[in-house]
Formats: sequence, structure tokens, C-alpha cells
Amino acid sequence: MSRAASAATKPPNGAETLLRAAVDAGLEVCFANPGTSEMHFVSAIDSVSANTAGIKGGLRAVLGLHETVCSGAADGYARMTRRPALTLLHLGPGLANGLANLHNARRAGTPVVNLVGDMATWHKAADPLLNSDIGALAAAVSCHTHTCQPGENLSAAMAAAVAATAIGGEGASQAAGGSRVATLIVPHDLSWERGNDTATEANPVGSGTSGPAAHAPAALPHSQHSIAAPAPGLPAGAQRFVREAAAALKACPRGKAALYIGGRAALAEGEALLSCGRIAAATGAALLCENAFARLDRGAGLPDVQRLPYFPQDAAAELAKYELLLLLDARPPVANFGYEGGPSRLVTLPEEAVWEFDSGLVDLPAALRLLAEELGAAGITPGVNCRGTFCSPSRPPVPTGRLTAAALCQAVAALQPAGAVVVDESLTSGGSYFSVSRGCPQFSHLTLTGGAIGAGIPLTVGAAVACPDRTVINLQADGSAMYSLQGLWTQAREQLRVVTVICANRSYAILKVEQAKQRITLSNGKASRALTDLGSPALDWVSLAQGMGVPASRATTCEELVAALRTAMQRQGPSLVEAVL
Ligand SMILES: Cc1ncc(C[n+]2csc(CCOP(=O)(O)OP(=O)(O)O)c2C)c(N)n1
Ligand SMILES: [Mg+2]
Repeated sequence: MSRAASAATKPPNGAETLLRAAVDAGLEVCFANPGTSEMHFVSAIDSVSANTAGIKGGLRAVLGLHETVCSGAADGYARMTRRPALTLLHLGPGLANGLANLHNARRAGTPVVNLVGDMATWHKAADPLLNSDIGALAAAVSCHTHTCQPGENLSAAMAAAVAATAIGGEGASQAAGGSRVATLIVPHDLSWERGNDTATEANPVGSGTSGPAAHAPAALPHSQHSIAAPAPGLPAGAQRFVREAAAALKACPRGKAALYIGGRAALAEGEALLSCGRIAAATGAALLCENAFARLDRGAGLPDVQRLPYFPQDAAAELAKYELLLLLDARPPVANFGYEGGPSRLVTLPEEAVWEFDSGLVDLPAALRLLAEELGAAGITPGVNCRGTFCSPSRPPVPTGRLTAAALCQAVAALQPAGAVVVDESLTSGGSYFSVSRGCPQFSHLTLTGGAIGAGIPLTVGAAVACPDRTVINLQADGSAMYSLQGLWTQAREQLRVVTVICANRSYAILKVEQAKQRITLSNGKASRALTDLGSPALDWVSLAQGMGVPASRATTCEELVAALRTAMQRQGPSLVEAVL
């Protein structure tokens, strides 16, 4: 028998089986940072690669030079495709390095499947150097954690992990802050052993009904009005719920109701966002969105949504204007921190004045469409009879002169191409971008969902892999960028179309704001200031980027920034501009 023929008849090892099952379940990308216990996966990649194995829709492996890049990239990919990517991580320490961005993915409600190696089953008890409790680490962010066992059907284990990440999968209801991150832990010996599996039919990805029925999400109501059961399509109970919500909206005085949108409601796909705009136009309800949204589709022709302010007192003041609140795939807003004397939960309305629509429990686009019909809003057309609820095309002029944070935002809004994906981890520098970009050609806006900084650059990697035809723009605060700057190397390696604008204020500016806000006067001496100052030495972003293969330049005036952005937007690969503020 020839070598090739014998290879063909050899049963696949565990690593090949798991990767093949991932492909069968519809996964297309693996963001990887492997080690010794994952080497069989590394070797198996070619057997499932679209390029080398010629498998239609095979798996593309993308190397990240730190696990936070891999986990953040998986989040960015899922925010754009609404499908999970795989991460491949090395043992407990590798997973731990990826946790901050898995936390952000959990808050974003994005599906991610982590494949994490472990010590060989027979070696674990010896407690080798890299041994740790991987399950405990995974549990902090995962809705599903499973350690593969000897003799187990590995294809089924992978299919179950993928299914757990589906909407309505094992994760608790999305609007209640549930996770769609699944972690599969694979002992080293299982990855090399062969032939335990009879392949099972994997569950498809991305359908609202692919979660196993035994793991239907529990409804975690925050109000009297919650739909009690998962609803593919719109069953009678959901229809009744929608009609009752419509009646409540009609009965509410004009201007006293608000739609608060997040998750699925914030996306143009399925016309969910369009329905929100129509409902607002017909009823006079305000259209608010989460401050930390996973993805909001924005721009001319889409609803003009108001972002809830960051600081709790401001957010509470905004919410206090309303007597009726519809939470559309969004958790009830709470303060990000409990400040001395400050609020905790920001919604103070009685339970009967809060209506929750949760995409984990109901087909949200269908529910919003029905709600719009019930309110006589179905005929509302953006720009025609929408009473200004939708954004008209408008662009700010390109700025000139002194380069400030506001001018930086204006420059990006003036120049961003149609269909851009804007990854916004701009923190204090990006305050004005949301309003100045409202009339831009349609784009997707992604923000920091879980407050764990260092998401921006990794999110661009995933978004650009997901959307090769769209320009990804990263509004990136300098301190946060330093948590995951090695993602720039992956941008260069994969030649991703990403324009990074570093907001180089050489400071942890937000922490200075927080210090002042909390009136901490105990000490504001040199040692204290040193903990929020990044100026000495100043980070040289041009060198850092160039050192990783990303062309870069520095801008100190608006004219320099505009020229650099114009050049960058033309490039097929990545580039970076350090905007010195
Ligand atoms: C993982 C993690 N570590 C630390 C923090 C605390 N933190 C919040 S903002 C911040 C500094 C942000 O500075 P930068 O990114 O430069 O933005 P700027 O405030 O200057 O706009 C830090 C350290 C955090 N939120 N997440
Ligand atoms: Mg800064």
C-alpha cells in the first residue's frame, strides 16, 4: 500500500476529529496561540484548511501573538458575522491570558468556542509545571465548559460546544447578561489517540433553534413583562406580549416612552433596527442605546439613536424622563461602578412600566416587525415620513489647524468610506465621534462592552477577517492599545484592511477624570500622578507599528492627520496614524 493510501485509511486522531467537527458545525476561522499540548491540532490544521485540504468552507488558522488577541479577534469576528470562531489556547495560562477579552465577548453576547489543551490524562496527577484548574478559569466566562474524556465521542463534544453558543443555546438569556462563550478542554493524549468516534451529525451554527432543547435558557425576568419560553417564529404567547406592549406604548403620553436597544435590536440585518426607528417615529418614543454596545449599525438612512451617557448620574437623569421603557435585547442599565452616594440600578420605574424583549427567548426582528404593525408604523419610510427619526446624509467638513480629540473625531467622520467598521476604544478622546458621525454613509460601530481595556486592536483583527471588503477603522486610546498591540503584527501578517488611529494623549486620562470626580484629595503628588501619566518616556507608535510590519506616520496637526488618513484609506493592508493630542 502506498503511503498516501495508508494515510487515507488511517482513522483520524482526536485533534483532526475535533477540527473536522468544528468545520462540520460551520466554523470557518481559528484564532490560535498553541503550545506543546496543542501540537496535534497544529498538525491537523492542514487537513481541514480550505487552502491545503481543498475543503469548501474549511478552517482558516490565524496566529495571534498573545491570547488576548485571539479571544478579542474571535469576539470581533462574531460581532460581524453573528457566528462563532474557534480559539486555540494553551492550557490554563493561555486561557487566562485570553480571559479579559472573553469577558468582553460575554458582555457583547457574542458566540465564541475555545479549544484549550490540558495535560495528558495519565500525567495530570503528577501536577506538572503548567498544570492548573482550567475548568475554574473557563467557568468565569463560559456558558458551557466541558473536559473531553477518554473514549468519548469527540465530534459530539464539539457539536455540543458549538450548539451551546447559539442564541437560545445553553447561555442564560442574553438580555440578562448571559454568556455565549463555550470552552472545550482537551487532554493531550486525547488529541493523538485515534478512532474513538463514530461521527455524529453536527448542529448547524447561527440558527436560533440549534441549542439542545434540554438546555433551553431560563427566563430571568427583571419585570412583570417577560416572555416565558423560547419562541422560534412568533407563537401565540409572544404575539400577545407584543400586542400588550403596543397597547402600553399607545397609552403612554407622547415623549414619555423610550426604546432602549442593544444586541440584535441594534443591527440592520432582519430590519430589526428599521422597525425600532419606525416605532419611534410613530409613537414619539425616544430611541436610546446602551453606552457599551457590541455593534450598532449607524449612518444615513438608519435610525438616529441616542447613546446612554457613560456616567451614572447623567444616565439616570436621561432615564428619569420616561414613564415607559422597552428593553430591546438589552440588560436593564446599571452604573458601571458604585460611587460613594451614587446610584446602582439606573431604572427606577415600577416593574409594570418595563417591557423586555430578549432575542434569546423570541425571534426579535419578527417581534419588532409585529410591534411596528400594531402601532401603524409599518409604512414609515426613512427620510420620507419619518419625522426626523432617521439620519439624513451629512458629513462634517475636514478639520484644519490644531489637532484636538474633537478634531480627530471630525476627521474620521469626514473621511470614513461607506460600509466602514469602526472599532471604538477611544475612551476620553472619542466623546464627540458618536454625534459627529451620525449622518455618515452607513457603517457598523463597535465598542468596549465589558470595560476590560485592550479589546480594540484584537476586535479589528476579527472584524477584518470577517469582512474583507470593508475598511476597518480603529479609534484607539493609547493606554488601552498597549494591552494588545501585538495584534498589529497579525494585521500585517494577514494583510488586513485596518486603519488604526492612536489617540496619543500620553495618559490614562479617564483615570484622572475619575480621580477628580471622586474628589480624592488625599494625595495628588508626584507618585500618584505617575500612575496615570504615560508621557515619560513617550510611546513611539510609529516605531512600534513599523516594527510589526504596519506602515505608520505621526500627525501633530489636522492637516497631517487628514493627509495620513486619506493615504491609509486607500491601502489594501493595514496602516497606523499616531495622532498626537
Ligand atoms: C483590563 C483592565 N485593566 C485596567 C483597567 C482600568 N482602566 C480603565 S481606563 C484605563 C486607562 C485608559 O487609558 P487610555 O486607554 O489611554 O484612554 P484615555 O483615558 O487616555 O482616553 C485603565 C488602566 C481596565 N478597565 N481594564
Ligand atoms: Mg490615553
